Amino acid sequence: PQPADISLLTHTSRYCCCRASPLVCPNQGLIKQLDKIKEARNLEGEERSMLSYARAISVSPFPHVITHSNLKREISKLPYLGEKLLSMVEEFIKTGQINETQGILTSSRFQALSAFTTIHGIGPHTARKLYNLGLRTLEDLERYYEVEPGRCGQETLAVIEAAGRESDEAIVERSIKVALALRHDFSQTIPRAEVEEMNRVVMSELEQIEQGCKSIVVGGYRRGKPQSNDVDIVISHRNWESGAGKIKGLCKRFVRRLHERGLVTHVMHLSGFHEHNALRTHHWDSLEKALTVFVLPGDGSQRRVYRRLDLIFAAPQVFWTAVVGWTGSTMFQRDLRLYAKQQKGFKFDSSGISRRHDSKLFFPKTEREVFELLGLVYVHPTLRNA
Ligand code: 8DG
Ligand code: MN
Ligand code: MN
Repeated sequence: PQPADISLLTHTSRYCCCRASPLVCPNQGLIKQLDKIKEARNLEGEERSMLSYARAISVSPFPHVITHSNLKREISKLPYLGEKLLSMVEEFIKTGQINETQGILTSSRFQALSAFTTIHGIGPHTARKLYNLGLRTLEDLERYYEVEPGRCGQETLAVIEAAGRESDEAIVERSIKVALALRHDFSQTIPRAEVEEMNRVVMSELEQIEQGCKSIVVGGYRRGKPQSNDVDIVISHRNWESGAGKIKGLCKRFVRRLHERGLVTHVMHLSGFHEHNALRTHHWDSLEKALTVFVLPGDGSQRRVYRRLDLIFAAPQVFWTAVVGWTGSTMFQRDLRLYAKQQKGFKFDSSGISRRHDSKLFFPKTEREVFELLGLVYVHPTLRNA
């Protein structure tokens, strides 16, 4: 069934937050090829070029299959498809592939860099640095960082207590070591049923230390992905008046508790404690959050897989902006921010919405209100896969 508002969305808007972007679209093959080029640009640090491919990809869920006959008439009218991109699309229609993509796929540099960046904490910049040191494989990285696969001891409690007082380098180094040691578990995707089980376990633990909290599982799960790479949960409190006070400081207290209970085994990073952030991914917002490793309780008959779990804590007043921000996709959120700024004079991020000229804050009470405030048609989460 199609979400009701879909007919109000337009596929020619410059902003992907005004378009419908389903998880699977008629032009999946084309998108896959363009995505490799985007990834190559990203790995080489060519930000602008990367973004033009990202934008081309985000307009390609064009409602129909792109063909010769609609190429000239309709496709050339889509935003972001300039001459170069159009010729690539044409090449794809003719041959079923893009020459540049084939070159990228056979490049050993591309293979090494993309393997490196599967490790949380290793961005393109670090990946290139490691490559320049002569490292080529993940086994090379294991030796370099002195980690043993499957084994990663960590003074987790000490990490929790040190939150906000660590250097950027220390945070990044620890994330990399954990992610590298547990990479065989982290490369296994998480089915929806397990995501739901994790949320249930987390919330019943939370109830033990703070009553009246609520949560929504966000990220790719909420956009309908059948398998997730990690689990992202936004947590808030049901009481509009007293909730903010209860949420403040809860992140640290709760992660400590989850660790005591054996559910959180490692902490990559706790942020939002006014420290200066290193990982680019944490520059996004100022909410308290914990990037952790979680393991479901088992009956001992089988080893449970280590999972990446992100917990985000939001006061009731910014719960829905946090939910919208963390539902993503990254591209969708990027355009939300851009639209808010360019079209409405608002500042939007996961930690709030404010009007630029007088800094007035807005506290939406529903997800639909977030869209209304920004003057946008509501986009169902499953159509935010830009
Ligand atoms: P998956 O690979 O986890 O299955 O997909 P995802 O759920 O879309 O990716 P994610 O890396 O877990 O990020 C979830 C969304 O949260 C992403 O679309 C962008 C948004 N986001 C924020 N703030 C932050 C932040 O500080 N770090 C990260 N990684 N994402 C953030 O709003
Ligand atoms: Mn996720
Ligand atoms: Mn995440």
